Amino acid sequence: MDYENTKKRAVYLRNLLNEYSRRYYVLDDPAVEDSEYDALQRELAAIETDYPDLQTPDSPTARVGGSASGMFSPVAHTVRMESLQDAFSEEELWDFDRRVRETLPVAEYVVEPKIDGLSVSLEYENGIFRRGSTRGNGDVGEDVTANLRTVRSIPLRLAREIPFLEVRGEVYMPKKAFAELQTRQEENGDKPFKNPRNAAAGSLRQKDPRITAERSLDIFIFNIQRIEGETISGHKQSLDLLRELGLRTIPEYTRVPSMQQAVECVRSIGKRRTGLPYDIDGAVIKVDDLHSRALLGSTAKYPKWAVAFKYPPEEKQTTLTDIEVAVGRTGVLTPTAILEPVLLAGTTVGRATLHNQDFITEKDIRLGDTVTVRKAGDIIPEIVSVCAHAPQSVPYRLPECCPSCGAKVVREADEAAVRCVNPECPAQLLRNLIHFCSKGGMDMEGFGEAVLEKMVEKGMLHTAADLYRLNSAKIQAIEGLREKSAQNLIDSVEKSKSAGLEKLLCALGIRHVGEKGAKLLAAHFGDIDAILAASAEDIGRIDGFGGVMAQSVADYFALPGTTDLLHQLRESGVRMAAAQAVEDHRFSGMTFVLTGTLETLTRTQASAMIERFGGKAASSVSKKTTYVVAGEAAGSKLQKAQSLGVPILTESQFLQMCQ
Ligand code: 0OX
Repeated sequence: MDYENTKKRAVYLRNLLNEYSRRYYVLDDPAVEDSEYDALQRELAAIETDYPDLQTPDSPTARVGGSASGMFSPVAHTVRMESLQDAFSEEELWDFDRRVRETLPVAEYVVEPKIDGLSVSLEYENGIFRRGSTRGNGDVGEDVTANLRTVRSIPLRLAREIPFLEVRGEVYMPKKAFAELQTRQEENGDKPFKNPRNAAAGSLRQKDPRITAERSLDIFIFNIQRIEGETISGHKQSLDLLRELGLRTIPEYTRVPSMQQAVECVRSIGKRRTGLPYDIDGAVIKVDDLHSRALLGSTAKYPKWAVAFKYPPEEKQTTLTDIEVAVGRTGVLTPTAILEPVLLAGTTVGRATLHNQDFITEKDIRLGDTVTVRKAGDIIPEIVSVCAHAPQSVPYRLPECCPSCGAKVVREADEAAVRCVNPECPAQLLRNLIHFCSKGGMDMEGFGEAVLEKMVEKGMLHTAADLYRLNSAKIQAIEGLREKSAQNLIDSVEKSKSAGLEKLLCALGIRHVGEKGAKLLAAHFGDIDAILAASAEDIGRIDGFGGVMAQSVADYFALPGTTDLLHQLRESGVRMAAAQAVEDHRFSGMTFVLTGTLETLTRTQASAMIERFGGKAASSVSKKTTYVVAGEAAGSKLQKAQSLGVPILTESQFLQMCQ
């Protein structure tokens, strides 16, 4: 095909694909099979590769473009992205109506669901999507254009060309996509997002648009912020226009002539709330007529022409079938209610925390009771009250002996918690080890709860120092762990040796010292010996350290068990000084995997060099690996790198890069 005909074909394909996309994502009415769409898209991509000048910003092939950026640049909104005033009862809706009628004797309203996501602005110039930004503080947001381009239901070109259009919408993650993402995150050992809203926010603020593209985000458009070339007089009319332009508008918007009917719409949405495929946190009532809106105006915070009705958290009744008592890292006994599973705000709830004995006593929660549950902040399930006691039930008391080791538990004065104080308690050991290996601690990949539990059961681990004495044969004694998994675990242990003081201090699980406290201690003292030599008073002088924290650190380091543990960790090669400072950022954003035996460097030294230049050393090869450094007798990791096309370096090439 000659250039002119190829150009025509590209235009034709682009138009066709954009229309198919609109049918699929906006109208929910696919026009062709996925395979046909893919074939046409591949054809267009091939043309654009051969003739880069034929590429256009609205091309359906240009959804994931550009590379990871370090920062999102600020965007000043020309029209303020206001927030909504909330109403928590129907009475407050009538108050709103009264206020509106002081200015407007007759008012028509539009009712819409309130999507629980993140507000964004989209700007179209001559019908082409140019810029997308977050709401930010309403006046200034962040430019997230590259990430928004990956959202399939955002058209890159409008169905009709108009000089300028800025719209506002809510980006959200459908419930199903969220559930799938959560499962994936759990399988990969990543911290899962708590709810679809957080997942949407996290996905939209990804530095790498390729990650956003994998997150199945969606959007509903609910407002015209600014328009040139068209005149509109009402909100419903503007939503109809947006739909016609190919934008995915807020579902089931309804115009009604009175507050009575608006309230009925709000109730109707509320009833169907849990069955919707996306989370909503309310319903919005807006004055329809745009001229009337201007008359009503805004307060410093909210428009006076709109109100958001917030639904109360959903509550359900269920049976408390059991109370499970777990022993935490510090020996605290924590009771959890086991419930007959109920569907609540989109997820199945089978457990709820009971906090401590005081909570149980105050609500008089007993085994077998019928209880009312809800999700606090729509996330964490909690027991609101007891509806009926089980027949012949008696008040519940936490056990007097530790459910793990049988030692008598104690309740310290002025503490709600009951604690097992046996230092040898296996449950505490397990919790401590889980904490030691966790991401915030020594970040030992592969050492999850299940693996550690088996190791403790088999008597392989009595303290964290035992982790550094594991070898392949020992690990393989555990069912399901073969040579490859054993090697991965050993690599994780090896890597953790260079984690540095800050991670180590956090991993030790000193009471009252979390990641922030560990950071302060490491920065102040620089190495473990200085901390061992410090008094509570010395420690208390650190800015940000309270007296209780300082005393807790001093007490911890005064224990004979601590000195012993630190001695053993040091002997195993665990770094006791602050982490390698980053010298320059030449490896920034790069991930290296070391495999085989290097000639001059130990793994710890090579990992330290990678970190010194801002890189990351990982233990397994994936598409995301930047380089594999291969030494003698490199095995499966080298093969995997070859099959994935990951560049492979020899030790001397690596050393050259470090010079
Ligand atoms: C939503 C939503 C949010 C916009 C400016 C004043 C009223 N989350 O679904 N906000 C608005 O409207 C605001 N409508 C919505 N549907």
